[in-house]
Amino acid sequence: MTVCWQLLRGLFSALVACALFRVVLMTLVRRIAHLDMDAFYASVELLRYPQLKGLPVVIGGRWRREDDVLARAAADGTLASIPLEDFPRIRDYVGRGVSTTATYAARQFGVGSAMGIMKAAKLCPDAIMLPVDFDEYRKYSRLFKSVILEHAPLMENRGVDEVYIDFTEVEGGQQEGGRKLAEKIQSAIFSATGLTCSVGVAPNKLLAKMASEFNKPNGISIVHEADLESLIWPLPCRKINGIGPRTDEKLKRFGIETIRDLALREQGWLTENFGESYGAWLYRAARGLDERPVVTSSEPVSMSRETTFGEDLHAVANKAELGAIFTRLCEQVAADLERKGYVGKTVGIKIRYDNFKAATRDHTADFYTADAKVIRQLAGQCLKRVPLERRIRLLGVRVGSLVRRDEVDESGHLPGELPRSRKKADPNLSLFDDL
Ligand code: DCP
Ligand code: MG
Repeated sequence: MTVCWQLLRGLFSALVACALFRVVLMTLVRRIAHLDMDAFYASVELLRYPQLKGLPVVIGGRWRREDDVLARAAADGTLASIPLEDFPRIRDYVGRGVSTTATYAARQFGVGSAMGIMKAAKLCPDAIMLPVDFDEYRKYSRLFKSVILEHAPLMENRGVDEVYIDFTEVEGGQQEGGRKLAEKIQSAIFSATGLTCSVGVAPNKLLAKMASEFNKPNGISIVHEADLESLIWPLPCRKINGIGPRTDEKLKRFGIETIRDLALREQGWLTENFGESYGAWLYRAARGLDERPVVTSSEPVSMSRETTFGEDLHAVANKAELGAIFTRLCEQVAADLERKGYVGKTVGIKIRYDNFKAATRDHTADFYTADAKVIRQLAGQCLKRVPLERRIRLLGVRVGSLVRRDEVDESGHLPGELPRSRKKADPNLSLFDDL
């Protein structure tokens, strides 16, 4: 009897605890952070060239002869001791190209992202200019994101240098509106990478994205629902992520400059002039309303397809069959990339021979692609580099170094990325022709 009574009591306490927990969860205020690295590419460069700290530095342009000085020094492993006068200056730059970013010291002269180098050179001729090194930026991107995940599990990737983080249920995520947790993450990132970032914490992504810009660099801004009129409404409409230059122009033609101006318009007027769904979105955005969840997605590193043959095939005797299978694998990987919205620049193959030994080869192009023909051509180049005397039991094709499709331009390059040599793949090249 006593045992039964005790069991009942235990069950009752568990139920009460559960209910209390739910109440606590329900009363938690939604806190979403947007974290954006400060002058990201430039700051990563400054890690290896600390002598440039505090100086105007612009990242971008084509690979030039002056960079060879840095490349030679790199070979000696003495980057930090390269004297300042050895660094190329923007005034000596000849050619086209754009600045991807600039240090805050350079920004004081008006130099910014996506600005023609010629214009930047006029604004700040003494600025030091460095070429882009995407591999290095991606390395630090992975690093700072992994630090965040140690503190908060719900993180959404928004590109190389920014993420959204759901603070709502994370320890410390509600303290001082999220400031405590933001500070903790900021300092953990700094310890791990030496890089600073800025964080905005707000009731949703839309406001958090704006907030992260309020105190750049190395700042934290907290926005509550009640701050809408004082902090958000005075801002120009363009600060809303989703209002591009063309919409902004149109809004201005109607005399709508600030978010407050936008908020004063009726929903009917907005949908009439901007379409049913965009108009409705504008109406809500001006009121700081946004329910989009923080979507966690683990970014794939590569995508591959492989097949084991019914019976082992030989590169010469079964040339046509192998060629067809190879093409199909490439088409399948291309379709996977297309469906998931990725492009890649490293194409690799895997072969398993009849003795179960395997061989892999890969090739990194200087552009990103998801095109089946291009993948097939690059994979074909890899195939030429493996021994093909033995019979083959398995063939695989892999595309790696993935980035999201919307991150690259039409020629398959990231913003500001300019290839040193742009060899176009020839999709008409016949595979197995050299066998
Ligand atoms: N970038 C680029 N081309 C652009 C804009 C940016 O290549 N038109 C690259 C360089 C930046 C990085 O993306 O370092 C991140 O972009 P941000 O807009 O976050 O700019 P920064 O991090 O450089 O500066 P901020 O401190 O303002 O965030
Ligand atoms: Mg940034």
